Amino acid sequence: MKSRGLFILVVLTVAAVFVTGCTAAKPQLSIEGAYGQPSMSMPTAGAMFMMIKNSGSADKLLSGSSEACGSVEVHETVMKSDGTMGMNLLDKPLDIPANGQVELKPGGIHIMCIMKKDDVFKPGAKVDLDLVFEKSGEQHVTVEIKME
Ligand SMILES: [Cu+2]
Repeated sequence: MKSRGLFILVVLTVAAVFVTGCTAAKPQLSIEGAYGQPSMSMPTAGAMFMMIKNSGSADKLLSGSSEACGSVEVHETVMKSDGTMGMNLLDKPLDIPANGQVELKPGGIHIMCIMKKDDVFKPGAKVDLDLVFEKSGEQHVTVEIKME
């Protein structure tokens, strides 16, 4: 009787894990229209833009890396106190809302390719960018480099 009770408990536990595993919402990301161009304000850098769509639960963009860049940062464009435009490193992970989208675009949030490698980051080239998300893990993006 005792072992039968234990058996039922184990079965119920396994069933519970299975059910929650199936119903737990996950982010469902798709990244579209990725392109890059040399930065207008920083000669050694490039900017990358794209649409990050999410048909699942919320996620966060943590970091990135690319063969074409010394390092990759997420920036936001801001209006400075003197009225000119500047940009800041985002001080926290970029939120990707549940069932929503985030557009990285000129004049807004963008991915900065610091110390771009001019032999890789050049017009017409397709470069690899790996973005790391909190829940979705590493996502591979092909970025088409355009003229300015
Ligand atoms: Cu920037």
